[in-house]
Amino acid sequence: PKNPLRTTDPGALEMLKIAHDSNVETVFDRVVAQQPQCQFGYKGVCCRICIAGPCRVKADDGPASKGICGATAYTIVSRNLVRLIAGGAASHSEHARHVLHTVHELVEGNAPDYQIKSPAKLHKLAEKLGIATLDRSDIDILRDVAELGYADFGRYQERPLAFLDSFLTEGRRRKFKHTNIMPRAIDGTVTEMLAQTAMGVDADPVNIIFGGLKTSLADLAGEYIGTTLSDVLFGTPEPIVSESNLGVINPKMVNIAMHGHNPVLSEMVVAAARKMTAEAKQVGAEGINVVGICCTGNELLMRQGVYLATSSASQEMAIMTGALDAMVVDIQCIYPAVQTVAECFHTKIITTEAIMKIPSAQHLAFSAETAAEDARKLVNIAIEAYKHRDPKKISIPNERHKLVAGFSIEALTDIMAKVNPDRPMSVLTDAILSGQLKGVALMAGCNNLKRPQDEGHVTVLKELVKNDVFVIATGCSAGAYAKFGLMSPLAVDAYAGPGLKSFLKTLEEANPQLTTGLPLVFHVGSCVDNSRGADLAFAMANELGVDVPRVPFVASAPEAMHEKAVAIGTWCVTLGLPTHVGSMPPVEGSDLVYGITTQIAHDVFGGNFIFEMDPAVGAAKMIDALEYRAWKLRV
Ligand code: BF8
Ligand code: SF4
Repeated sequence: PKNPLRTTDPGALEMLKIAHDSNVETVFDRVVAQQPQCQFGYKGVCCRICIAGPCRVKADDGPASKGICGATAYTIVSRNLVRLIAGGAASHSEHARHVLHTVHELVEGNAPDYQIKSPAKLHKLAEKLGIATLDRSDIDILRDVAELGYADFGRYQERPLAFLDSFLTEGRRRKFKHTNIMPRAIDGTVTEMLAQTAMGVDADPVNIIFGGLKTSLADLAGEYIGTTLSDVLFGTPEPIVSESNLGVINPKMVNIAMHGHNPVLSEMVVAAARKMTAEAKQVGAEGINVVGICCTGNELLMRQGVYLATSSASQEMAIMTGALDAMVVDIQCIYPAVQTVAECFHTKIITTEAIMKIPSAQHLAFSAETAAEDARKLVNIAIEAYKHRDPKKISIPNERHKLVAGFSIEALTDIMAKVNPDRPMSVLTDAILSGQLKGVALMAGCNNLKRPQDEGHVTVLKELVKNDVFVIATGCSAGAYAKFGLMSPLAVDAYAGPGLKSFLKTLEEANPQLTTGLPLVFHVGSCVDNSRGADLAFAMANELGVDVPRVPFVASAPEAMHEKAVAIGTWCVTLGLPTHVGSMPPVEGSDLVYGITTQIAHDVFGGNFIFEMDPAVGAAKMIDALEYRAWKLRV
């Protein structure tokens, strides 16, 4: 079965025609082949936690309304839900652990290819963590930061997770203590979640969900460690101009796609590629073009201006261009199918991490100790593959758009400081109090082919900006805007409402040093960089003198897919944010769990999920929430 309408991305649509004509199977075929999907699983009432199962809730009452052990729908649904959060927290923190390990190796003198690119970020982080900085070398400071990071993974004493505790608002700190969900360590919390939800342990859905909230905070801590230490190692992003969509793949160059998540690998490959033009010329190419896919693409875009080729659902399409010589992957969101598609072309798929291999793909174990050399080897594989290109198979969509990215919260603050040097954040909050802006929205998350790719992201964004919402974006949501040309100053005139337009104009006029206009939507990074979104919400709360639940700030994942997205959405709610999700998580099998996530969460934490599959309606609900909060601040 073929269904070309499962994407709206113009670049992907063009490639999809070719996939159909040449009979290459892609995700767009497989998603159709999976229909209809199992409704027990969809609603969360399938339990596979022990091997007496699988058990399904098949009736409203009687023995068939429970699992074999007697677990009822609310127990089964809540257990399944929090295990998704644990998976997300494990993923983000695995990423963070790798960055932390690289920092540790650097401190120990075993990672000669890495350095402290942002001492300013290091000092700021150390001060927040209560680590002395006066008269100390950067390496000494970093050693203490790394030790505290390791402690945050494995602490057994009853003390809060240091990285998390260091950046919360006072109000959230109290709330998490009071509700007993402040984690003390990342690894321990994830393990506890698995133990709590094992067969025959917790059956109380409320207790299970509170365990899930605690796990989501461990996830936030992992993200925050990932973001801050990546900034220390690779630099805090600053506004940068680049381009996006499959048209950035250059037929005359050796093209290497960096796909996955961790800048620890991708930064090294970019650095190596920049030094290897001569080698590329030897095989007849004009040079080396590194492009990004998914979140490692976002990381490279933010710090290096590397072109963003595409986002998650269209990852196979990059190979279909016939001009991709290698796809280097690390972890997360990499379809195993990339290898199958690559076998129809000359493209080499190379895995690099011990926990991530794909049958038939090449594996090159990447290590911090030999990073530059490993990166050279990876680039060489691409150069070698270039020789085997089949010109008849090359077909690159003529689709590429200019964009401006690189808006760390530091960069945003600097821009606002030009308007008000003493209280930069008041520039944003005053604009909301005066009604010029309705509030701030964090757009995040994946593609989920339960709906056409990117349609949700684009629809929600257009509604928000038309209504004067200041929008920041991460992950594949940011990827969607980049690919569609919506992350460009040119899009402001076309889509922004009058308040947002005048707000951006004020910022631009105060910042003549910027070589580019400001974009319609501000790229704050990869998925771990959702911690930057939390940082902004905290800064706004502190500026307004209230806690997060009163800040006109909402979050949305219109096409959430990964367990990581479930973890992120959950901490957004726990921080006190109305959080829209446009792809239904498996909670409909229990009215109680549905009610906790959409209503009771609001009573306790001030945030709640808004499950709304119609993106325009979802956006309207987000705008309502912003307007209500802004009105409450004014009265
Ligand atoms: O961490 S947004 S599909 S690429 S999970 Fe994955 Fe989702 Fe994309 Fe990045 Ni995030
Ligand atoms: Fe069935 Fe209970 Fe085992 Fe789940 S834990 S599979 S409901 S017996």
